[in-house]
Amino acid sequence: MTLAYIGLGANLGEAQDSLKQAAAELARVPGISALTLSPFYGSAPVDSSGPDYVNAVATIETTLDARTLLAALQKIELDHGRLRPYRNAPRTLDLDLLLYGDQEIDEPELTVPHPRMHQRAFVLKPLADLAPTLRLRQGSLAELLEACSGQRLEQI
Ligand code: PH2
Ligand code: MG
Ligand code: MG
Repeated sequence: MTLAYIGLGANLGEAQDSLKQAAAELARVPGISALTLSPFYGSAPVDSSGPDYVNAVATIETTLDARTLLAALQKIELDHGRLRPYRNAPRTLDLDLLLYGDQEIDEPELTVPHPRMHQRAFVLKPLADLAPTLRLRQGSLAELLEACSGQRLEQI
């Protein structure tokens, strides 16, 4: 059984409802259990455009390997009408595999830990809500959050 962290985000449509539905769908995937969802945050787009995002993080326990879990996340994104017209385009649903146990994966389709999570308050804050003592390679969540204090983020 592996503890994994999933980042949830959306900035098109009923974003908060989409995140709630996606979390419920994720919890129903065979091989996924014990889903815990962080509070929701509104956040200004980072390296992106369009409306503000709604973001959250979920922890799960899973017997799925990382690639199978990624495929399950992508299926849920597609079911929510996710299109990929260009990099960081506004989206109806984004589900990112942030951490998969302590595994490091470096493949064309999957990099874990997520390569930009340590620079993004919209990931670090909900992650700290769920796992306050967690450390990333780049530092403690508190230190990393301090470094991105310029990013607008509010609990909703
Ligand atoms: N996701 C991105 C790019 N920028 N900005 C915010 N605030 N929230 C996101 O989820 C987000 C982003 C690429 O996945
Ligand atoms: Mg993302
Ligand atoms: Mg993504």
